[in-house]
Amino acid sequence: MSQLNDLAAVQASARKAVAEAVVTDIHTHLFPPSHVQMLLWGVDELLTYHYLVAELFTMAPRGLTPQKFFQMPRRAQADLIWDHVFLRHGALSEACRGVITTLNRLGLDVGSRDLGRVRKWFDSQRIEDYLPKIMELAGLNYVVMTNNPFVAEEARPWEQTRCVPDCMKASLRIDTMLTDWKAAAKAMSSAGYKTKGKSPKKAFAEARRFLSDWSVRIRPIYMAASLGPQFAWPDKKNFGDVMRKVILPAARELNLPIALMIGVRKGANPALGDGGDAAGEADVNSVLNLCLENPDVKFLVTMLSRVNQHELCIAARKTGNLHLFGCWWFCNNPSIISEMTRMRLELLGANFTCQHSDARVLDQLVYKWSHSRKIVGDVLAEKCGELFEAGWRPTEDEIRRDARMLLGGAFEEFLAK
Ligand code: HDL
Ligand code: ZN
Repeated sequence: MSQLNDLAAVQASARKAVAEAVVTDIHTHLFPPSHVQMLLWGVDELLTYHYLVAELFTMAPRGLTPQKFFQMPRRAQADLIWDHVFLRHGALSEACRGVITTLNRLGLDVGSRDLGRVRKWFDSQRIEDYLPKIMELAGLNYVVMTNNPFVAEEARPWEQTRCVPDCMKASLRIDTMLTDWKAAAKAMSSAGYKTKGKSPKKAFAEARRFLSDWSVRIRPIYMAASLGPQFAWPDKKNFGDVMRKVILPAARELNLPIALMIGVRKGANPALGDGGDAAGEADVNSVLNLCLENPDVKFLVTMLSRVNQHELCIAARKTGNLHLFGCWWFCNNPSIISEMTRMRLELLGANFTCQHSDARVLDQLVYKWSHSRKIVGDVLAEKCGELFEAGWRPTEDEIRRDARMLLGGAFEEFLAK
């Protein structure tokens, strides 16, 4: 492929490469159709996304309490959010714009604001056809799920069948082991593992066996945990013991990376349920300490506080076993995605995963990737343009290669190295 010799052509090529790249979505909360009730999709699930529930309670009349809201049927909840957040106030938040983008990209007349008609269309969809339709519309080859063996409702279907479409890969969610060992030991014990005896050594060995058995059952591509702003390493307390004697040895034995999502203040307002979590600045040095102390283990890391992002990019330059991913949760907004992607390109080149969707509702894949592709495409065009002006002459293939790196290629290289 010949070199591009024109600034506008380079920039257009970068935008096109990102717009057309196949994306690997490395962190979602989606489930296979076999987990019937747990695979969420459709307009009422889109409207009752916990981001929008939280926004409702920033503007709802005081008489509408979260308690009353959560006792309502899903459709009534969706009606309230549509009325208060979309119709009575400007639907200007990213979560609002996302619903509108998705409905529009599905070819529905969202401008008419006829929720009844939109619902009728969804009622006529079949998940068997809808799942591949959404994957194609979002341009994804596969998504990584969040599979938590400590949530009975999630674990049960895995113990029965394992019919998972190729476009869905598993991850093994282990927060409970790290943040509530007692609850984890109890859950493993009721599953037949001797984790409640006297000897911690025996309990930790059984916990490693539990992880190994689940690794065989769901074939995860990484283990994952979200941690609070207080995460510290080295750590002398319980957390340190479980990390040193269960998680790290299991990562080596099973050859699984550890994904850490750091900085969530769980249950800041418990009344809001999943929407009640907040963010806090965490300690990046602890991330680097953990990676440098365990060079034979791979770490995938994203942090929730915008304040942590620059230092985290610097940490990722110091070691080859730390891979940054995503603009997580409250960072998943155009202004911050743009800032983080620019910063990461400037400090890491294309060696990071620029985004994940964190989708909880299948249809969200459409807007989360449509919005992010636009922003990442603009930033990559800017950076390729600056490189061109410095005298470099990239080919279209090279630009396509770099776009794919940002959207899953670097992740797969990291897994393979
Ligand atoms: O812990 C996590 O995986 C977070 O992504 C939470 O699920 C959070 O509620 C979320 O959905 N963020 O987008
Ligand atoms: Zn998540």
